Amino acid sequence: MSTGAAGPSGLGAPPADDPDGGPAPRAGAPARPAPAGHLADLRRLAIATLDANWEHDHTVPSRTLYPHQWSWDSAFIAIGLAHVRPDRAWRELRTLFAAQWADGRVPHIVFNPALRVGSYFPGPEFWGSATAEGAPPAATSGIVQPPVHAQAAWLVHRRAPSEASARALRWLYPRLVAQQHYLTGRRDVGGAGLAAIVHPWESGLDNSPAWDAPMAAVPADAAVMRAYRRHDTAHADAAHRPTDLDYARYVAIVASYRDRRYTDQALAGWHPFLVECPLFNAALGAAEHALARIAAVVGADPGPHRDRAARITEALVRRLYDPVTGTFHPRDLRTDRLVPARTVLGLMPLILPDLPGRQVRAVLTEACSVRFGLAPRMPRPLPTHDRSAPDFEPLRYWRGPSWMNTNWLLWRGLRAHHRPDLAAGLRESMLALVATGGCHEYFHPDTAAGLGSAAFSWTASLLLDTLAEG
Ligand code: 2M8
Repeated sequence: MSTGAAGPSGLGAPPADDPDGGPAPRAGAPARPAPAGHLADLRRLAIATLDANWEHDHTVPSRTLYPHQWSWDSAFIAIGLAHVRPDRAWRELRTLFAAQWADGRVPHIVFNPALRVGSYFPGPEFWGSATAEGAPPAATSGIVQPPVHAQAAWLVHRRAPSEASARALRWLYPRLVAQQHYLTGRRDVGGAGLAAIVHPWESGLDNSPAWDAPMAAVPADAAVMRAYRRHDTAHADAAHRPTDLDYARYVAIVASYRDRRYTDQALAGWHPFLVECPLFNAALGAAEHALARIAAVVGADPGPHRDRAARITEALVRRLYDPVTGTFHPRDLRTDRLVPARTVLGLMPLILPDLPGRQVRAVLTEACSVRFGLAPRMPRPLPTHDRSAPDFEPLRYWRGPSWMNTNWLLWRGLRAHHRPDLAAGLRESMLALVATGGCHEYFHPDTAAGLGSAAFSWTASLLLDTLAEG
């Protein structure tokens, strides 16, 4: 079945990539709760999207734009699959972790060998993982993505605990621990207990304005891209994607890392991009909280996980919180300065249950400001960048559009910090977003017109979770 570009029947979804499609909300008009019949339609659309993207042992984010397996996508996908196809949820995580490297890194892409050369750029031939020490037999990338997998595994288990799910947790637990060891060990470039990311792709928010300053220091020329054929712009509007100059730098950073066979030794001495990201490190801390729960199920000691969680939260607050702006910012390790951009990344530490009250209040103030628009009754979910910033771009990927995963993380954070009023408003706006735009990859932050891939897996899976946990 094709889910195509259309949204659920009768919900008036605009055509794919039409930035002017869909009804614009009146300024400040709250999202209205969708009628029950529409919610059932939405659920069917989400299941059909996930089924159509299932590929023998994993789910592709999108058949067109991202035809392989992606790391944090699989975690988000498993969370939704747990509601409808729990066996597949575990399969998704097992397939990903079967491609874990000997050093514990979980690659951000696991390539499907059955696909033709050129079905994605940069493909397996560019990454050359086979020549790196400790890489698995499967061709993979050599970088990682935010470690949201322990939280996903815990949520999948919690949805339907059984002997089978406990067995799955027993298999995953040492692998999740190895992933944490890799990130807090080899990737602790700053020496303060946080993980550094070595590529904007590791953040998951590829072209966020948060990376503009550190990226400006990466030597590259847009002409580099003449040597390669971009795959993404054949399937999505180039104005909604990163630029050629961004891509030239993405490729230069991968080449730097690949040419040293993805070693993390003395990274500070040679690698051009090294940043401590608030979302990535909040996920790292949340993973320790999830591991503490998983440890209790598999017969391990939860204590060390709780201790590590507390240390990560403390380091995150100390290194990435700016009392002047009242929000979190990435730290560029090449300059040892906080990046000034105020993006949605700065709100993500709210997912930490042990975030101190002062930072909780500050993040809520930032989220509820005109920059992001969180409110108990709100027309649309949060954008990915400060609406009032001069470089806010409502159509371009992670530079403004609304995405389901960042809103879902915030929604969970609001519930963890006992703000049911704000969580309910955000939830209604997320449901209205997909009811208007369909299971698109991202959305115009005002009109909810669908952008990017028209049948995107994590939009579908997180919608299922949002629907179920109302
Ligand atoms: C996007 O990133 C890939 C590179 O990893 C790309 O642009 O080709 C991001 O949205 C990332 O967060 C996501 O995991 C990936 C697959 O959905 O696509």
